[in-house]
Amino acid sequence: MQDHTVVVSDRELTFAPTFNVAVPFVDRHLTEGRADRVAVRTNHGEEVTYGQLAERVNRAGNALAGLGLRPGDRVLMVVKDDPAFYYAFWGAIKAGFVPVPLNTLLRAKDYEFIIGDSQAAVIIWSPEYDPEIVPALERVEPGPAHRLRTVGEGPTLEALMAEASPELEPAPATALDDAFWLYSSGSTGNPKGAIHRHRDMVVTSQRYGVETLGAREDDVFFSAAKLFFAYGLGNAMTFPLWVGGTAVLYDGRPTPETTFEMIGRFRPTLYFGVPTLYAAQLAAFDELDPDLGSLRRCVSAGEALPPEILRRWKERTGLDILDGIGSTELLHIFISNRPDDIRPGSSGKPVPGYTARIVDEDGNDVPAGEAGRLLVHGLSAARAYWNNPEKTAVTMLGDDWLDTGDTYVRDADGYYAYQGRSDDMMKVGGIWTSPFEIEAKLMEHPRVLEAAVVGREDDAGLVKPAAFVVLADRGEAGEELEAELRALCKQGLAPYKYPRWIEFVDELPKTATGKIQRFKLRA
Ligand code: 3UK
Repeated sequence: MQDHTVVVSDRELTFAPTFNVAVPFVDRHLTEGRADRVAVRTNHGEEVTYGQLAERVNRAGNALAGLGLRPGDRVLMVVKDDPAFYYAFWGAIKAGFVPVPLNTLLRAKDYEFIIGDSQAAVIIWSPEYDPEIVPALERVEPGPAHRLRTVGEGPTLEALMAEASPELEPAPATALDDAFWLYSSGSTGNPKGAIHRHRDMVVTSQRYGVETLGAREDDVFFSAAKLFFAYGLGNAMTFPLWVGGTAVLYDGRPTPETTFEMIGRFRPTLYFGVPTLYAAQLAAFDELDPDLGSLRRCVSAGEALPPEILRRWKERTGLDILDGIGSTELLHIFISNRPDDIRPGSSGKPVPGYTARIVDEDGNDVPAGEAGRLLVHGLSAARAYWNNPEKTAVTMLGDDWLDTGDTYVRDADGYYAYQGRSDDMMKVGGIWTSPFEIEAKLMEHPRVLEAAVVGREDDAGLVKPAAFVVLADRGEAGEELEAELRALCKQGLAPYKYPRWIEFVDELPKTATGKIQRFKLRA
């Protein structure tokens, strides 16, 4: 078998002994005659062909190598949905470095932590994120040796690429070598870097993208979920590049207006959203009267899709929504409904190549109909968390088995249904949100003594943060203080994290050891 190739069969994926994953995703298209086909389109009207993509990936890889990086050095990316994301990500991998895309909605304090934790040699960011990145970089000691904006002021990736060679030999690697990391939020609030290998994107693209979703070369992919999120990374980059299709990128905030506008203008065939956005799109449907005629399939992930949203979407559009559960640690969807087999209110059945177990506290399989912890085996599983042996030991169970931290139940027909998180984390708009972080922010207010945050369903059945606040002086409770607390959170936290409800209470339910009993507040 030749270098960097992969042979796909129903049973297994066979990787060449020398395997750099940038080759099958980027370079392969030149030898398969796709050089002039459009790989990416943007909302600014930019188009990048597969030929241009391969050349720019080489330039980006050479630009990074030219900085004097060593093999395995991390390249932090705080990059909006734009072709530059592809150049930096694949260029780093092809040249033997490890890209680490980060959530672009974080705050300076979050970036400061990740910069320190990752010990990255380089950070690349879109100039839009200056207000959070520049102060973070001022505070870290010593911080990344190399600091590049994608474009704009100071040293830029664009400028280095312009001077770099368009030829690059792939760095030698194997399918099991580290390729990239994705940070996942933990319940203690500190994000953990999940280490993914060269084979992982092949596994998700083939087993979910092709074999479950049915993605093909003539598909046009549009994802409301951004590239920094494992869900968006698959939807809008690895799946299209795996099948030789076209991705459509939008670099702004996904709202019903903007997503419908993009669908009408670029006529995608596959659309990927999260339940919150589907609900908002339905609420705005009549007013916006979108043209969704190009779509052949819609996907939802990130949190459970309420059956009512699926029903209304089908009523309005004639299209189903395929709900599936994925995670940062497994990289993409591993249990999913099928285009011809949808059970509303369930996540469906395991994707080919994945095995699921539902176990009790002792690790024994529970019978159908009983809830338990969901464990999953799959060849896209992260091998470890960076620099975190404790969390690795409880999550990565060995032999490519993972503890998802979710509670699930399997029915007699083999469909898996989500029951909730095994800890207190909540999903807001499909993104992990820690109650502790919001509580800490609320407690920054001088009038607040204590706060507890839990997830609560809104009218559409979607989870949003609700805060219980104990004041130093109960007499100050009221709308004015509520507005102040909301503003404090909006300003100091990622925008989706502010509490939608604030209730003033006399005290919080606690255990003997003083741990807040959030389950009592949820009830
Ligand atoms: C929850 C779901 C019920 C579940 C993701 C698709 O969400 C993704 O990754 P994260 O690491 O979160 C993982 C956790 O989110 N979840 C995700 N999807 C569903 N719960 N139904 C669903 N359909 O708690 C899971 O453990 O942010 C989604 C593809 C790649 C991803 N990384």
